[in-house]
Amino acid sequence: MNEKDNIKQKQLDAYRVIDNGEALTTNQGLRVEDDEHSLKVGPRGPTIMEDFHFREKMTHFDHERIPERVVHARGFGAHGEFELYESLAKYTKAKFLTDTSVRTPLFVRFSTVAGSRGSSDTVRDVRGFAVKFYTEEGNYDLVGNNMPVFFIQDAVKFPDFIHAVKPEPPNEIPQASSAHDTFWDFVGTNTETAHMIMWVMSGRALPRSFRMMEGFGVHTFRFINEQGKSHFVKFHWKPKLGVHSLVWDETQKVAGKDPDFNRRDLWNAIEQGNYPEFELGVQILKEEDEFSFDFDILDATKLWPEEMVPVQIVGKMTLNRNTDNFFAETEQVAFHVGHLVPGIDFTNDPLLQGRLFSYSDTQLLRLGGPNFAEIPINRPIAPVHNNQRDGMHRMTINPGQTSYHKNSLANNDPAQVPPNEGGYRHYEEKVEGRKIKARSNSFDDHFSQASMFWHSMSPIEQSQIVDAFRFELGKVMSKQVKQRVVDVFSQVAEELAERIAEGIGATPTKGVAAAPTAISPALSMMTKTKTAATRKVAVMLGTGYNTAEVQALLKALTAAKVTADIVAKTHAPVSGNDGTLIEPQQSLLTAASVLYDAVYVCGGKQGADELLSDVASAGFVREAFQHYKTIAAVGDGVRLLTAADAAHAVGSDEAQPIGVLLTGQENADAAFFTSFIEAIAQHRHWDRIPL
Ligand code: HDE
Repeated sequence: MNEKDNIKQKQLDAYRVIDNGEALTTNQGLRVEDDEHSLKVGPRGPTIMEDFHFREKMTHFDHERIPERVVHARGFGAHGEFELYESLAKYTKAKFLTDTSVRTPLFVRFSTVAGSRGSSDTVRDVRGFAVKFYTEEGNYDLVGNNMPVFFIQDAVKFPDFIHAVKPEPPNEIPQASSAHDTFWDFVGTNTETAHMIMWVMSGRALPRSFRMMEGFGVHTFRFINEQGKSHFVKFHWKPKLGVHSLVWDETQKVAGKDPDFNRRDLWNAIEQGNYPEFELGVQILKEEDEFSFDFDILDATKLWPEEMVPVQIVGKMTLNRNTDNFFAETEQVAFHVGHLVPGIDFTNDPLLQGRLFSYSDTQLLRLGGPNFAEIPINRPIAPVHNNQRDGMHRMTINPGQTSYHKNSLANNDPAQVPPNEGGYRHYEEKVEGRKIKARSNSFDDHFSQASMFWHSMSPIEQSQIVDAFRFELGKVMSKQVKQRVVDVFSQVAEELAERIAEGIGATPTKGVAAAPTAISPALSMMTKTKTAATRKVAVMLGTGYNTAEVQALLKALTAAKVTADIVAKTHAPVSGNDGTLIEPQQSLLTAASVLYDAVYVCGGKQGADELLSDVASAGFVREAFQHYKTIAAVGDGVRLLTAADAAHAVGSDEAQPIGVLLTGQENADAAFFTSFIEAIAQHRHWDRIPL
C-alpha cells in the first residue's frame, strides 16, 4: 500500500508537529527570547518566581513519566498493514477478513513480559505480540504472545503468577529474569504451568529477532459468519524469515553489548526496506467438534497440534514504517482483548474472560483516565459517536444539548445500529449452570502436552531445555523448591527430570511421567523456514586485503539481502592490495561477535598479522564458533581461525568443523561466496563438535 493511501497515517499526520525552521515558543505559543538562562536578579542572583517560561519547562519535565505497564513494560512498536489472501466469509463477517481488496493499517508492539522498561531485550522470557488493526468497523486488537499457551488457566491467578516472576519484594532482584526462588516456587506448587514452562525453557524464549518469531492469539476465539453460525478459531502469525533463536550464553553477552538488540534489529530492518512479514494463519474447528479432543479447547494451557488441526494461511502483515516518536506511539498505544469487530467473539476460556476486565482497567492508571482512546495512536479510523463525555484530557468537542439515550431532543442520535448494518451483537451462546468457584475437571491434565512438547524436540533442543532448567534452578536458593520442580517435571518426562536433577543435585522421581498425547513436529524450530536474508555478517580485514575479493563478496551478500559490517583493528581507513581505502563500520573495540550471525575473515599476510596483534580478534572468532555460527576464512585469514581453535590448518587430515569454510587461496571465488551464504541460511550449525 502506498503510504499516502494509508488512512491511519493520514489521520496521524494531523497530529505530527515538525519543529524544523520554526520559532521556539512556550506551550501558549509565546515566542521565547532566551532558553539558556533563567530570569535572575543580576547574573549571580536568585531566580525569580515570575519566570513563567522556566516554570513551565521544568514542570513539564517533572511530569514526563507515566507508570510503565505492570507487565510487558519493555516493548517496541512499528506500523504496518494487513492484506487478505482469500475471503473468510464462510466463517466470519469481519470485513477486514472477507474483503481481499482492503488493506488494513495496523500497529504492532512486541515486548518482553517481566522486565522493566529499561531492561535488556535478550532475556529469557515470553515475547508479547500485540497487533492493533485499524479496520473500517473499529479497532480490532489481537493481543498475543510468541508462545501458543499460557502459565495459568484462570485469570484470578494472574496477579499471583506475576508477583512470583517479578523481582523479589525485599530488594527488587533479579531484574527481568525468572531464575529465582519465587518463580520456581510458583511453578512447583502450580502444576498447570508445566506446559508453558517447557516453552519458556526452550529457544522460543530467546528469539534471534522479533522478525523471526511466531505469534499466537493463545485463546480459542469464535468466528461468526453472516448467517450467525459460529466456529472456534485460534490465530497464528508465521514469520516469513522462519523461527530462530539465540543461544543462552550469547543472549547474556548481548544483554551487555547491546541491550537494545531486538529493537535495533527491527528498526534497522524497516529503515533498510527489509520490511518484516508475518502471515496470518487460522485453525478452525466446527462447534460440533468442541469435545472431540482429549483436552479442553477452553484451556489456555493447551494448543491444538497443527498436525491435528491444520493452520490455514489467510493473509499477510507487513511492517513498513517506524514510529516518529516512541512515547507518543509505542508507549501510549493501549491494547485490549475486548477491542473487537463484528464476526469475532469470545469463548468462555476463564483466562480470556479475566483479561477482558484487566486491559481497559490498566489503561486508566497508565494513561490517566477514560479518554485514552482519543490519543492519536489509539484512535480508530472508524467514526466515533456516543454519549460518553468529559473526563481527564477530553479532546473531542461534542456540540449539542443531549448526551444520553434515549432522547427526543436530538432525534435519539447517535442511533443504535442493527446487526445487519454493522451493529455488534454478542453471540447468543446458551449457558446454564450454578454460580461456583471451581474449575472444570477437563482442565486437570497438566502434563500430556508438556510431554508432547519435550518429545517433539530435536536432541539439540532437548539439551538446551535441560541446560535452561539447570541454569534457572541453579540460581534458586531453596533446596525444597528445586526438588519440588524436579518432582513436577518427572511427570512430564522421566529423562528430562533425570537430566535436570543430575545438574542441580536433586533426586529424580521414577516412573510417574505422562505419556505424550502425540508428537507434533511443528513445535520444533528445526522444521522452520531457512534463509540468509537480512542476516548480519562481520567481515574482518586488515591492510593489504584483496580489494577485488572484498568488493565481490559485498556484492554477493547484498544480492542475498545479507548485511555486512567491515570490522578492522581500529576505525582508521584500511588500504587494500590496490591502494583502495575502506572505512570500517566497527573496530575490534566496538564490535562484538555476538551481534553477528556469521564471520568472514579476509586474507593477506599483513592484514592477518594486524588482526592477530590484537587478542580480541581470536576471541571474536572463538565466540562465533562456540555459538555455532558460520565462519569463513581466506588465505592467511585462516590463521585467525586456527589461533581461535575454530579450524584445523588448510590441508590438515582432520575434518573441518561443520559450518566452517576455508580456502587456502588468497582469493575466494563466487562458489565460495555461495557456500558461505548457504551456510548462513542454516542459522546455526548445531551439530558442530568443538576441536
Ligand atoms: Fe496480558 N496484560 N494479561 N496477556 N498482555 C497486559 O495490559 C493480563 C495474557 C499481553 O504491548 C496489561 O496494557 C491478565 C495472555 C501482551 O501494550 C494487563 C492476564 C496473553 C501485552 C494484562 C494476561 C497476554 C499484555 C499490562 C491473565 C497472550 C502487552 C499493560 C488473565 C495471549 C500489550 C497493558 C502491549 C499486557 C493483563 C495474560 C498478552 C495488565 C490479567 C494469555 C502482548 O492488562
